[in-house]
This record gives sequence, C-alpha cells and structure tokens, in this order.
Amino acid sequence: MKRFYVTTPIYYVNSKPHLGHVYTTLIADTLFRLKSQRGFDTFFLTGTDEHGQNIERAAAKNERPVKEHVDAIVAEFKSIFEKFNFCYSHWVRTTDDYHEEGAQELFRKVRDAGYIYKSHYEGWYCVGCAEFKEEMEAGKAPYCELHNREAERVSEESYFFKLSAFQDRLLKLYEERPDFIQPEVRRNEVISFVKSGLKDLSVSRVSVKWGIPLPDDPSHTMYVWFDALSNYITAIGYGNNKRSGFDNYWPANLQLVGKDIIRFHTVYWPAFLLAAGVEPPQKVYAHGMWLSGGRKMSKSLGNVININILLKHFSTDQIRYFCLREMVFGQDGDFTYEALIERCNADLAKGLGNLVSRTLKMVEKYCDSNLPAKPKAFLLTMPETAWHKEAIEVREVVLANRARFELEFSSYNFSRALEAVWEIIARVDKYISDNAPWKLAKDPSAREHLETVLYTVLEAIRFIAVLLVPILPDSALSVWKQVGLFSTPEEINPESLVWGELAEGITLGELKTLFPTIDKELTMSEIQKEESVEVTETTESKPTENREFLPLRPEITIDDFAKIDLRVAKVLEAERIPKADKLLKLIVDLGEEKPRQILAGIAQYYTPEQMVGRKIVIVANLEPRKLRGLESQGMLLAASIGEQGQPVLASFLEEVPIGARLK
Ligand code: ME8
Repeated sequence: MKRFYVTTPIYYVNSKPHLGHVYTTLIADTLFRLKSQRGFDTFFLTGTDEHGQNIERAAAKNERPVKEHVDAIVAEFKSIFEKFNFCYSHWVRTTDDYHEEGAQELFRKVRDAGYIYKSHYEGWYCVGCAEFKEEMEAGKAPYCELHNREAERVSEESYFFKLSAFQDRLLKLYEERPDFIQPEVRRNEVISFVKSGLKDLSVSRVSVKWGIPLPDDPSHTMYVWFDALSNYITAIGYGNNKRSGFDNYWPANLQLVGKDIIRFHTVYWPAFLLAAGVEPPQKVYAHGMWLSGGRKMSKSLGNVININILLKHFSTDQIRYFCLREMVFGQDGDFTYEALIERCNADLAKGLGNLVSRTLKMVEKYCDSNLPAKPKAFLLTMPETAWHKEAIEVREVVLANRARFELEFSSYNFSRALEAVWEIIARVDKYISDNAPWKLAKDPSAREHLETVLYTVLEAIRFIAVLLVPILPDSALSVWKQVGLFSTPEEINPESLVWGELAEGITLGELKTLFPTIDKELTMSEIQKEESVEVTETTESKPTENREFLPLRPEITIDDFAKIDLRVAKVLEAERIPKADKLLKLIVDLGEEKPRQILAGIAQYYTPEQMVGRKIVIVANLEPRKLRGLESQGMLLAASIGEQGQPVLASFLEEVPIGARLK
C-alpha cells in the first residue's frame, strides 16, 4: 500500500493562531484527505513548538508560569483547528515526554557519530528569530530587521554541531534529488546559501532554562531548532517507545513550511538527520506568505486576519476554497476580504451552488424528485442525434478535466486544479442553457432528450463532488446527500469513478442552499466595525500586556546627550529596496543644501506612500553606514513596541519646521 506522511511546521506558542497558521494546516489537511481518498496509508502531523527564550519571555510578560502559558495557547490553537475540522492524525507538543526522549536520542546519535563538540560561543543571538546572527561590523550588534532590534550578546559555553562537515553532502543531496526542495526558486536560494559556506552551529544554551536538557549534560538546554525539528520523527516513535510509525512513515513524503523557515528545514534538518544516520525527508515545499495590505501579515503590525471574525462571516469551505484558489501555491498572495467575497459569490454561489440548485430543482419538478435512468446516449456506439452527441461531448469534458485536476494537484498547482473543475461547471452550465430543459419538459415527445440532459448534468455533479471533497468537505457531502447518493464522496476514489454508474431509482434528498450570496457592502461594513473593536481592545489591553520594562542604559551626562543632534526632517521620497523586504529608502529634507538618503528597517510596517510628506525625527550627526550597498546618512527615531519590536515613528502633534533641533 502506498503511504503518505505530511507535516506542517509546529507553531510557536508565543502568540495566538492567525490565518498564516491556518493556511499551511489547511493545505496539509487537503492533501491528507486527497491521498486518503486515493487509497494511501496516510499520516498528518501538526503541533506546537513550546520551548525557548522567546516563549519563556512571553510567559513572563503575561505573568504566568511557562507551562500554564503554553497550555493556554495550545488550547487556542486546537480550538481554532477544531473549528476547521482539520483531521490531523497527531498533535505533537515539544513539551510532551516522548518528544523530549526522542529529541535527546537524536542528539545522542549525532554526538556519538562525532558531530558534536564542546566549545565557547561568543556572538550574537536574535531571540525573535531563535537564530545566531553574523557580526557585520567588528564589535557592533547586528541589527535584526525582522524584529527591529539589535541582536543580544551571548558569551557562554556551548556544544557545537559540525555543520561545516555537511556542505558537500547537502549539495549532493540537492543535486541527486532535484525535487527535495520545492519550488525551484527556493531550491536555488538554498543551493547558493550552502555554496557560500557553512559554519558550525551552536546547539546548546546554558542561559536558557525552558528547554530540553542535553543528554549527559543537563546544565545545557538543547537549541530550540534542534528540539523543534526533531518533532517530525519523535511523533512517530523515533527514540521513544510511546509513539509508533517511524518504520512505516519515515521519510516523510512532504514537509510543508512557509518560505520564512526554509533554511532550517533544508539545511539544518537534513544535516542533523544525515549526522544521525537517518534518511532526510522526500520533499520540503516552502509556500509563499499571505500579505495584508501589501505587507507581511504579522501580529505586531496588527494586520493579521482575525480568525474569529473570518469564521463569523465565512464557512470553512469558503475559506479553504479561497486559500487554494486565490494564492498561486509557492508565491506570496494578498489577502483581502473583498477578494474573498468576490470569489465566494462568483465561483461558489453563482458557479457551483447555482449549478447544483438549478439541476436538483429541475429533477424535483420534471422527474418527481427521482433521478432519471441511464440514457441511451451512453449505451450507443454511434450517437443518433445531435443531443446524443452533445451529452457524450460533455462526458469527455468531465473526464479530461478529471485527469487535469489529478495532474495539477500532484504538482501542487492547486489553483489550476480548481480551474479544471470550474471548466466543467462552465461547460455544464452552457449545456443546460443550450438545451433548455424547461422547454423540453413542455413537450412529451422530448422526454428522452430531457432525461439525457438531466442525467448528464447529474453525472457531472457526482464527479465534481468526488473531486472537490478534499477541498470542500462539507459542501461536497451536502451535494452528495441532496442528490440522494449513498455512502460519502470521500470514500470514492476518483480514479475508479466510472461515468454512467449513477445509481437508478434514487430519490433526491432534502434540498439546501450550498453557498448563499454575500452582500458585499453590508458584510464589509460589519467586518470593518468588528476589526476596529478588535484593534481598540488590543490597544487598550497593551499596557498590561506590555509591562516589561527594559533595564535603563548606564547614566550619561548632559554633555554626552548634547553630542547627539536630533532634527526634524520631512520625507520627500520613499521607496522599497529590491531584495530587501524590510528596508525603505527615504530621501529626507533637513533644511540642508541637499536632501539626505536614509535607510530604515520599517518596510514591513509603513508603505512608501505613508511616508512621503511625513515629518520625522532623525539622528542627524550619526556616522554614515552602508546597508545593502547603499549609504544611510542618519537614523530615524521610533518607539519599539510589542513582542516583535514594531517601530512606531516619533512625530509631533503641533506643526514643526523642517530642521528644528530637539533638545
Ligand atoms: O516558525 N502566510 O513557528 P511560527 C502564510 N516554530 N503562512 C504563514 C504566515 C503568513 N503570513 N505566517 C505564518 C515557527 N505562517 C517555528 C517552526 S518547525 C520545526 C518550527 C505559517 O508560529 C507558515 O507555515 O512562526 C510559517 O512557516 C509558519 O506559520 C511559522 O509559524
């Protein structure tokens, strides 16, 4: 029996679940359902990443014990995933006993193979990324653009993993298995990263307490990524006897991740496995990111799509459809409620929903709610009439698009796979309009023609339900029941679905509206109101959430302060910098002879349009420095707030002239 093991990343429990987390999980869920339907022995793993400094700090900020904090967030994740009816086979938590045992065993195997040594780590670490950062300039803290803060100095004893010994082996792996990393663009990025040289990796911390102790040296905790990545095998019994399935399911067929964490999954992860003598997974697919208003959806920016608001207005099937149809898998996509409503109305209500409802109403009316028998058209070797011929032609369109659907899905082209189904819907709609069953019903001599049309359309609908059930599980089942069919569509393998086997003498089930048409204006105004309440609530609760007070820096004299020249400047131009997602290039007027160029790590929080014309405060006498080959002649001031250090620009309530000095 063929098997299919699919995993999602395990999500950090330092913030609530949002659409991004739901997205990866719904793709895994769809693939899991699709493969199960096709007879595979399937396993679907998701879960939570619960260790590390970041989580330790998030708990401290909420003033509760770490375990209590992680349990509460895990419960939130689970309740959202339950609402989506995700049918994961197992939920792994890195705080589970078996996982700790298994992760320690993996570490032991890597160490026994000679790839771990003890040394001293002297360098920089970004807690937000859980990543060690390269020093760009001697003695200066590297700046993390993603978290808008400087990395922290770490100087401690540490165990190292000999990542440098794996450069050639990894490159060989990428070459021998070209589809190990998908899509191609990510594969190329990873190859050039590895070619540029790999340094040994610090894989333990003494200063972090919330983690898995190292085997034989519990004064160290395991590096969070070593701990987290091992979940994919500990959850199926590697290194422990509380779980099982490793021999059957490993190597995983597909590990789904967002492109933000590709390097951990395609460089560190296979290197750890190779070191321990375990085969790497078959494929790592890194999908794109949902953006909101052109910017990466992020909790600190406040532009995440709130799942509760989303679920209040849309069914899980509508959301699943939109996510798979709208975003070209692998690329970034912009999420807007307007686009979601449009898709729901055009494709689901007017498209699929209308086809099913008009067809079933005709069966109700013209056939007394009984499905017509298999027509002659499908029994003849040569069609006798033009309408026989047309019925056969519709069948061919259905069969061809079933094949296209399978092909596109197997290449992860979800959007195109859905287009194939909607091509069937369009063809069948046209078939109905051209043959006008409502006219045929008035003419008793046209009975065979009428039943041929209805049967053909019902067969097409049966095929559509079977194809769509992994994507729209509730709606496909509803169609099935409304038609009056037995069992469920998910029990039917589309590959063995035979045209013309629609059982005879079936009576329709109860008819229901599949997808109501959404009133765009009304829904948008409701959503906007709910979002503004949500924003106020989050902002109002900020002071309690944000109680952390960073220690003051050492005292300075007024003369020290007087050395800093702070000035008001006006932004004349602003633009994004290609290949630097986080930076904006600003041209600012300080009242000097010539405007200055400033590079600021705010692109994820402010658009160029928002910046132009705005007055800001800059450190005007800061030594210029180069970023991405461009000179930055000053630094703008912003408050750094929230977990991610979101910048909020310093500004004035009263009018201030350009060039004014702050003191
Ligand atoms: O990185 N669009 O956890 P995490 C699409 N614990 N997908 C998104 C998204 C967005 N805007 N935002 C998040 C971690 N995701 C680690 C993983 S695995 C051993 C450890 C999805 O909570 C996407 O899958 O930050 C991304 O890779 C993941 O959530 C990051 O989740």
